[in-house]
Amino acid sequence: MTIERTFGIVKPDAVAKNAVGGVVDLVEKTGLKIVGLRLMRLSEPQARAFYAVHKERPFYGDLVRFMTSGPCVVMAIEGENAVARYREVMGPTDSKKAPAGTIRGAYGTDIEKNAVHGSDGPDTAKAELAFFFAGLELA
Ligand code: 3AN
Repeated sequence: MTIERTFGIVKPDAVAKNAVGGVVDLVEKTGLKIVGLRLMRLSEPQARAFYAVHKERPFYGDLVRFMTSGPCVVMAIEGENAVARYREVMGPTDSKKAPAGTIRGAYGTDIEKNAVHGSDGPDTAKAELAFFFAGLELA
């Protein structure tokens, strides 16, 4: 059994619609544990750096604007196969294609306002957790 950690963000659209509790509830119902949780507003440099892999994509500017438009909740999530299991409960990137029962199905609007972020692999998870939880003790 491999216990893994992953990183998630409740994005500004979901925080604005009071869905923080709903997102946490869906994560916890999968059996995963929240081991770090912090409300914050991303600065523009933080958002740019966080999404640097997308900097050549046409939606990069809009994505940075959206991610800095209001507070986010950043989460450290732990459990067996946490990366894959959290991605499963998030649903597909495009909320319009997300099944009921997934976070994006419940709280997302479209491909940009898609309620949550989740690391796409164990190495990304480590880097993203370090980016947002450096120096903070996780449970
Ligand atoms: P995911 O968050 O599902 O891993 P990525 O990593 O492909 O998806 O994309 C990162 C973020 O960029 C998405 N969460 C979404 O907000 C945004 N994004 C991706 N593709 C598009 C697109 N075609 N138009 C607008 N925003 C997009």
